[in-house]
Amino acid sequence: MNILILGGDGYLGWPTAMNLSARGHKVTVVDNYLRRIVSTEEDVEPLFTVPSLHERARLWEAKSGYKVEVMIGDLREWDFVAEVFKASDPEAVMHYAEQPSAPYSMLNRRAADLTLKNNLDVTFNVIMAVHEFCPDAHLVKVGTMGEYGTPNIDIEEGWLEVEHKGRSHKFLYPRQASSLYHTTKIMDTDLLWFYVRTWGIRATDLMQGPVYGLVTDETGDDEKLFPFFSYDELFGTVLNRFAVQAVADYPLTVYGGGGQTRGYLNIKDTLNCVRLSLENPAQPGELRIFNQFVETFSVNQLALMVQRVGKGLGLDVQIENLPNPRVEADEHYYNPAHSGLIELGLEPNYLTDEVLARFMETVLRYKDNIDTHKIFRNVTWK
Ligand code: USQ
Repeated sequence: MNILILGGDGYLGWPTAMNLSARGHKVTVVDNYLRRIVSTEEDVEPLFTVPSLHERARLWEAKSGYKVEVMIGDLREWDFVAEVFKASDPEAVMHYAEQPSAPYSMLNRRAADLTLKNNLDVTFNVIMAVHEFCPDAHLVKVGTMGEYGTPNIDIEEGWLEVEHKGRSHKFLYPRQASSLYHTTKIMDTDLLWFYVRTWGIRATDLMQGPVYGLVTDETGDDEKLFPFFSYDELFGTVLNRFAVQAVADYPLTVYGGGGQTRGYLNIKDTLNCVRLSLENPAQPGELRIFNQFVETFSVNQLALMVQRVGKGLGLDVQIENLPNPRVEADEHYYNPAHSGLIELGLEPNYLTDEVLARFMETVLRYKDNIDTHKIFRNVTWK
């Protein structure tokens, strides 16, 4: 399949590009280096220096024999979008090209403005381009489990059948996010659903939970092929942060009571979920929604696991409960459905002590790269 990956430089974009190309798909990656620019501006560079996309594509080709095309530019600009779609003529589009951080979106007015405009403009342009240049292509985008929030009822997989005064209708599951970033993802879903209904495009929205991990089948131990791995407060997801904090002898930063529960997945499972979605496309006029995670944990459960596994590695891991900088429930009901991707054939990589130990051992090898001043900034929601 001819696949266009938008946001191909990010934590998930580059590993996805290698994974799909290793399976014989023709892959083009597009990025404007937004993550790199913002990380440098905010003094929160990743754990490893990441080669440019062109350089990574060369390294990957030398290692695997597979060629990945690279296009650098801003997908908010229609002329560039048109150039990309004409040059690549995709059968499927994987859309990751968004500002992905909740704390960054709450940092200040400028960061909020960038998040809102970037995420909505790019999603809008991508929908327009699919309609104009490749109306039969399958558009897959990464949404977030955070679109649903933490309601006091079971979370369904995208849709809810509502009975009201003796009649019933299927709606998008009610959504109520707890950051501006998550709210832009809700707006993306609404845009997608409007154009699916109106133009009959085929789309899949992947409601993904926080991802952890570093090594994939394609990276192996090759540091230069590792993803853009952040451990700072702005861009690091919680388990990635805890793994680095444990190694750096920095007390684990549990926000509030630590009862916040989310659906987690290994980066390897992100790649499998995306590939399964692409290889089994939605129908024309269908907005297919999958809840993309494999198991749930509270922050406290993750912290205790990192502490236990750290002990086995000779680390004395401390846990600290900090006042929660976010506005979110830290004790809540959480029971989200997630059977769609399993039915497509997903075989989950669960978080065992062994998996966590291997992950932390990899981080340990790069202990000297850790800058502890990046770990906590206290970006507050209020
Ligand atoms: N948390 C801590 N301590 C930390 C960092 C986070 O207790 O040092 C807590 C947060 O308060 C939250 C939970 O851990 O309750 C998860 O936080 P996170 O930073 O790992 O995840 P989040 O900000 O929600 O965003 C991440 C990704 C985002 C994705 C989302 C999926 O950055 O792109 O959409 O996970 S979800 O959380 O399901 O919405």
